Amino acid sequence: MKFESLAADLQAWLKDSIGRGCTFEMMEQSLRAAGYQPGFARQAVELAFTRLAPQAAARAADGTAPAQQEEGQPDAHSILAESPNTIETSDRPVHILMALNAPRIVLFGNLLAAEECDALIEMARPRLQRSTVVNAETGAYDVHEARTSRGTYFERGENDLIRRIENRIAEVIERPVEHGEPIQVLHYLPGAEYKPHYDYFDPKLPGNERVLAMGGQRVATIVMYLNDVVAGGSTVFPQVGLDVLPRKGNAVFFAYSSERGELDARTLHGGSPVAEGEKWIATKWIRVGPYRPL
Ligand code: PD2
Ligand code: ZN
Repeated sequence: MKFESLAADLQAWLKDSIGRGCTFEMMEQSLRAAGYQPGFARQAVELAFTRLAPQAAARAADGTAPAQQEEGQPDAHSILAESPNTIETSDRPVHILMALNAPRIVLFGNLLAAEECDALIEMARPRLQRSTVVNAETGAYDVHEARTSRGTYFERGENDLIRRIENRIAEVIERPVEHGEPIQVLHYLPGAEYKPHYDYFDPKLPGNERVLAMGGQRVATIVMYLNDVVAGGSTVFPQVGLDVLPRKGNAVFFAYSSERGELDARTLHGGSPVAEGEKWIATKWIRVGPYRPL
């Protein structure tokens, strides 16, 4: 279903509610209270948030949105806008080692303990399969030469370790655990890479309709480094000339919206080929609304 196929008065109400800074949950609740079926209410709110710029939508989704934002002004409410030196989470201090404003890219130190990295790798190892990419024309998950890693994923809250890491990430980025996709663990051997790409979905392409229906647009990525790579394997941002080198326990976070609240093409990024050794990472993508697979 497309946003434009909703009744005109419903479209207007959804736009107005988002403009006033209503949260995803408030809007879903209001529609249900007004008699809409739960599934339809949720889908309508997702469609509305997906039509908006992800950053504005993300703010609205967790209730931190100001009612208005002046056009062209830097967004004071973006995720991790403040860059403290250290974020004290419930179980671990997480250090901010580098922060770039536009696009918003933050490098964390100490996000994961070495033992957590090792445990993720050992849990993933027997489950690895060739990674796929979403075909934006058909919606199918295709094997593609642009992405030559192997990987697997863990259900949200699948075990104590996954739950602990997900809770920590939620604290650091101040987004609900429910907005996160399952953690993926990826393994790159020498020569393996993920060519530059965007993690957000182009809403104009038909094949993306299904992935967008599972919690709306993605708003941010966290790439967690699980081992030290001998050579190569950096996460590159070619549009800003940034190269993040993998270091066990560190993680790079980036949000896809520009200062104007639009999808930011400067977040083009890739995993450069491993030259020597191997590379293990865990990724988490954050959605504008609660993620539920179809
Ligand atoms: O392996 C990486 O460093 C990397 C870089 C960019 C992984 C991803 N994107 C991804 O899985 O989306
Ligand atoms: Zn990516």
